[in-house]
Amino acid sequence: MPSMEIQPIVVGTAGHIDHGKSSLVRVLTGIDPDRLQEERERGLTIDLGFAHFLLPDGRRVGVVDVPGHERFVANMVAGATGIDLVLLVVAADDGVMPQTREHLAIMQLLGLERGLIVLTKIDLVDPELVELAVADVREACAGTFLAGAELYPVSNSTGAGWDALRAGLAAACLATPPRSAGGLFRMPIQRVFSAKGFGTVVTGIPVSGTAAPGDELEVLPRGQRVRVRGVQAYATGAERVRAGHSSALNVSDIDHGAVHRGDVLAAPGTFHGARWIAVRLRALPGLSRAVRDRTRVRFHTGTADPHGELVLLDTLELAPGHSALAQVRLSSEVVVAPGDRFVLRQLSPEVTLGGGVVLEESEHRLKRFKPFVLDGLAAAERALDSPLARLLDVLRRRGPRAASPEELAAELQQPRAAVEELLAAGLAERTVVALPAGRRYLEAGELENGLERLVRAAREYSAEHPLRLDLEARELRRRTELDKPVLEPLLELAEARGLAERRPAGAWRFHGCLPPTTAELEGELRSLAAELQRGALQPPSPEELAARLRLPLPALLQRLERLADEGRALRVGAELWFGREAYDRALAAVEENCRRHGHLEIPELRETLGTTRKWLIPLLEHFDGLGFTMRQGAHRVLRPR
Ligand SMILES: Nc1nc2c(ncn2[C@@H]2O[C@H](COP(=O)(O)OP(=O)(O)OP(=O)(O)O)[C@@H](O)[C@H]2O)c(=O)[nH]1
Ligand SMILES: [Mg+2]
Repeated sequence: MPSMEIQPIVVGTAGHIDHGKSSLVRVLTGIDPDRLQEERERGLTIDLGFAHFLLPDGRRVGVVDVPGHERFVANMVAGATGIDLVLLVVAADDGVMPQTREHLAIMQLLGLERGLIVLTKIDLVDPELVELAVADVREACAGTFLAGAELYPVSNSTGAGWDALRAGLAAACLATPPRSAGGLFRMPIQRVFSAKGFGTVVTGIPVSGTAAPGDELEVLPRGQRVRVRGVQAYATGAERVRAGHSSALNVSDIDHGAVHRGDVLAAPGTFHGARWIAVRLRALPGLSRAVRDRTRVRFHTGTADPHGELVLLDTLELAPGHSALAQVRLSSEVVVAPGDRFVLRQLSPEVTLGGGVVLEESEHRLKRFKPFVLDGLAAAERALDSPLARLLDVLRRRGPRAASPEELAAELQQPRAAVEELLAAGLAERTVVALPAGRRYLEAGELENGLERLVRAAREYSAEHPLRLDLEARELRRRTELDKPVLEPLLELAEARGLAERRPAGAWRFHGCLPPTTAELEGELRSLAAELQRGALQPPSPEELAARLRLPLPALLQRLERLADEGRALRVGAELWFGREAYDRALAAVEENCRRHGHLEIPELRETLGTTRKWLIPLLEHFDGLGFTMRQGAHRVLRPR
């Protein structure tokens, strides 16, 4: 097999029916792009044609030939996906015709930036007519990416003008930036067939990444895994296929009847189908009237073209030449990524309305004129320009929910390595924050919001419980509405910043939210602590304490909790309260007793502590609950640690 270097760009034709596109491809490549019998019999292109030619330096370039007939515009759009350089073909005897304009508009909407104009059939007309056709096409191209493009008058029949066209095309190919093969493999499928002895073969132009035999890929939107058995580029065996090469992949584990144009072959586990797509839509300037909300449309993206309904989000109707945020709600799933281009055509009559850029897949039907919807989409749109901005946008939407690199890779549809690089860039410019435990990330502003939420919760709690110093994790969860996996890392960050401090039993103290202590309160707390201490291991009940201190029971309980926050008292079970000293003495005695006997001798312990079952049993259960002791058969022993 001859070694073959491929220039990673693809050239495509465009233009009105019968203007000589396929003839041009035949002259350029020696390959007849009209491969269907019906095409050859009728002398017109129905479906896409594929060919390739050599640059003077021997590198190969792919060519996609599209049909000009207005009924096959859908095929044309499917072919234009993945094209880097367009040859706009206009017959000199016919001049600019409707599909000249429509194809030009579609290429413009798809974001093409480079191309040549070829004037064919010059052998059929006088030089003055050629001049007229030139003026005609120049006018049609004004204001588009082809304004000022090189123009080549040729004859596909006599070969006139072809030397200049070949040279001009070669120069244009070399001047076109090669497609990067970075990113995850994704290829909108253009053709599917079954080759004898090979099974299913799918073809297309990958928009990103590479694939090689042995790789596992996924056919989307149905999500079926397949394995690559072999790959070809330009009808020649290749080691791998990549973005910018017209590619054929022989895949196992799937019947060719189960794959269709419009499906996508992609790296597994990253892309998926979606039916609600948020977009920035621009209406073509030449439309005869404004685009209405709820228009029935066909949404062309990649090689797919499902039906759907257009919902205009920020305008009542869309005037020709203007742009809007919109949601297309499709009747079947497509596979898209933010930044993908699309073309929107009206269903009846069939006209191209406009097109633009995919902003994101929506999880909901978006409501019109809702500021939060429009703000979100504006952020997604800004994020398109920069991968880091997109990462930040994704992080921002997660709010205080820190993300792992794996989750981000899936959400951004990017390889892990690319995500790691973005995270490093974000950390360096301090727009991304890593959690202390590591490997999870937050957007810096969202972290501040999260911390503010904690402080607000603590402040609220403190206002409602003016004697408390600490608040339980359960209170924090309820008031912040954050669950444990989100809350815990935020609290650790709050602690690292000196905002909060971890307290026993999962409680937290927020230094900025502590209530002032009056002399009167301090006096009451001291008396209460003294009562508890006097009670030793048979402390008085809250009711007795309330009577002794002449306080209503609720006020007394608040003061007990305050003593507990200060570490001067401990609550055991629901209603027993012990002074610190007595509690510590009990704990030490339990340990000593266990060590001496190998287990707890309760009657002896009761003696040592001078208490009765009424206090001792709840205390021992409390120690079990702390994980200090545990039951073992009929005994209680120290829990090994
Ligand atoms: N005399 C002359 N005839 C040409 C030239 N180029 C194409 N033709 C003829 O024009 C007719 C249409 O040519 P095609 O190449 O099939 O046109 P096309 O643009 O591919 O048409 P569709 O694919 O159907 O849009 C054929 O009969 C060609 O032989 C040319 O430069 N000179
Ligand atoms: Mg043709």
